Amino acid sequence: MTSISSPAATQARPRASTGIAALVGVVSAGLALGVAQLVAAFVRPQSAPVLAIGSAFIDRVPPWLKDTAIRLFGTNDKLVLLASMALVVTLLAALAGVAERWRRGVGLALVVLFGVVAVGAAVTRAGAGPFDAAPSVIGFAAGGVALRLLVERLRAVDGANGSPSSSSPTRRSVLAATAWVAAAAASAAAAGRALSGAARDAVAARAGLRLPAPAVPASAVPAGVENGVVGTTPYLTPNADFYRIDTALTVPSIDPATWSLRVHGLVEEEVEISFEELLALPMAESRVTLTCVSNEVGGGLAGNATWLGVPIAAVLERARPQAGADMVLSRSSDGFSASTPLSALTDRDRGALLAVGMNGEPLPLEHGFPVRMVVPGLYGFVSATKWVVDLEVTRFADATAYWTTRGWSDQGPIKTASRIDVPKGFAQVAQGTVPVGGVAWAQTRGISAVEVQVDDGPWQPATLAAQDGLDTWRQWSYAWDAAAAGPGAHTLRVRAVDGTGAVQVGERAAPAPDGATGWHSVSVTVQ
Ligand SMILES: Nc1nc2c(c(=O)[nH]1)N[C@H]1C(S)=C(S)[C@@H](COP(=O)(O)O)O[C@H]1N2
Ligand SMILES: [Mo]
Repeated sequence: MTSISSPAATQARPRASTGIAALVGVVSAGLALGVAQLVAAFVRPQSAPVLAIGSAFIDRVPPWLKDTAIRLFGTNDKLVLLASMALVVTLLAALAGVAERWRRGVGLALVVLFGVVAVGAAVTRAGAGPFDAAPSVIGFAAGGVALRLLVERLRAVDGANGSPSSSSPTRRSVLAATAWVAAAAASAAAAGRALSGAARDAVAARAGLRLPAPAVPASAVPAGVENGVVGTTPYLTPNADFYRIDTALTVPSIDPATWSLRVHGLVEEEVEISFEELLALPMAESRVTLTCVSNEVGGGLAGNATWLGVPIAAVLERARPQAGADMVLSRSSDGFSASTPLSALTDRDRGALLAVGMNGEPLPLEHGFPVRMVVPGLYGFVSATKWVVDLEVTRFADATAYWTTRGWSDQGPIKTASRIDVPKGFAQVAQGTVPVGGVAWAQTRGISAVEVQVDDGPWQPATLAAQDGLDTWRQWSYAWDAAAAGPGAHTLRVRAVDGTGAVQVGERAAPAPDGATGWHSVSVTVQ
């Protein structure tokens, strides 16, 4: 059988196929990025590959190049970066398409390579976790599959050269399939953008937010709040290390421009406050150790930060709670609620805050941006509502909070607790003096003593580091004479005494319904 094509057409065919292969590459890359954008809307906006690679790039740009870019492009430098990235991505994607048609797997290898770079960038961003890999992994997998299938069709067209049959695809059908993929890519990207638009706004608003200076600043951290034992939890917990507990599958993204707090219920006057109005009120600053009721004995669900915010008492004074009210049910934008005794919020001395700042920064999104509650002395589940939008003044008899309907208490004063940070459990320690150190907390009451027990020996006083305030944890240390104890396994146990003289409860109790009790112990081996 002879070819029905003219020589010119035969020549045109591979060239046309090369063009289509390049187009297929670009469209497949579009699908990869579109799908990734959609997945990122559920993970976090920063995990989208273009954003992640762009941010990673900015982090690694040498200062001279950054300065030159800013000098040349001013505040458009990010736009120029994104446009340059778009150009580079388009060229590489076209190359991947052509390469895949040239040899099976070569284009795919390029896709995998880009995917690996994107994953690397996403998981090394500040605050990233393993889930930040998901958008790139899923996106590039989709892009790779599209590339492979479309190029195979194209190959079939070229293979059918000169022997057209009704079953083999035509260039037209490949182009049609490519158009469908392009439409899918655009839809995924649009959906992703729609879903994460609020997230972008929140991230941008947070970045642009300047916190007001406190009318009542926190006192300076006293010298000597650290116990000097290497390995003890830092006195102030950096935001990035602060424990995070909430019911939010994706972090709520609230643009402060749209935020408001409604105060209603048993009040003389309903109050609604915008973020701008809140920021204009006199701010107080204080250090408070937050604790989760789910913290097990010896657990790490506690953190100490400097909070900046408006006294909740000031807001409630405007609304004027009615006689008979004894609880405030605070609600978040994502459906969480907490029941806090009204008195804990109206008592100015308690220092409950509608916090907007954490350790000198606007609240991180994960910790309640733009506004959360911080109430000294109460476990988070009954007080520390993040993304708070609503305060209902009510009665314990009339309303029930999120966790209370799930078997937890409706009240949650923090129980006195102490923890051994050093040495770690099952550590091997040398004979001689072994430094033992940790933290103890009894928010609102303070810590007056910490005692350490070795095996079944007598309780010995530990050395207390300086007390900052009654609402923060306190470090302690103990120089253990391990030589006297002798080689072998030993148990170190700790207990605290609060500011009222009450000894920490030794009887073991599980966290539910209102907080664990028991003395923390670690087993170590003296060599
Ligand atoms: N909106 C909202 N706020 C919340 C929660 C939540 O699930 N949703 N969890 C609470 C609990 S149980 C605790 S211990 C603290 C934890 O605050 P953090 O994540 O900033 O450490 O937030 C509280 N505020
Ligand atoms: Mo909690």
